[in-house]
Amino acid sequence: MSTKTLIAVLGLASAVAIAPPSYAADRKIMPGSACQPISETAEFSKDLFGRILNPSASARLFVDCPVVRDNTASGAGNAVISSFMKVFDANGASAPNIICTFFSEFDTSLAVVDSATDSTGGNAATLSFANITGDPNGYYHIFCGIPPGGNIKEYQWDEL
Ligand SMILES: [Ca+2]
Ligand SMILES: [Ca+2]
Repeated sequence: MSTKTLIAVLGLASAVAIAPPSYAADRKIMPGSACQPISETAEFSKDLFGRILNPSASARLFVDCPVVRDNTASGAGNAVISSFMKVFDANGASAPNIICTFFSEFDTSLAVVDSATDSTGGNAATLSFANITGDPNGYYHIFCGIPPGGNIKEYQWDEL
């Protein structure tokens, strides 16, 4: 190996070594059973598959699902770049359908930082939420209305 080649190789190696960290997304996934009914009298169940289900024949079940943060820096690095929920709507496209909203909240103010809503009538479908922004001290959660017979199996999100 010539000196020139060696210098070139070392130069490449050092360039790799000092490359800035990439902001690759790191996905977090939670079971639907992490979601909690917002009413203590609501009819609901959780099963051995980690789902939360609405066993009612007539009433919607409203639940709120925790979303942990791992980046509270200000700026572009605190956005949720994608989020999905795997859900089941027992009556398909007929109303009512499962509807969920991903909320980004401030730590104290009751004004919402950002939100994204999706709904589906698919029997086994995926809800998708658009990119949303965050506040450095704020938090995220997902609020859902589950029609009779429906369930949430899991949900996932990528925070930069
Ligand atoms: Ca439906
Ligand atoms: Ca992250």
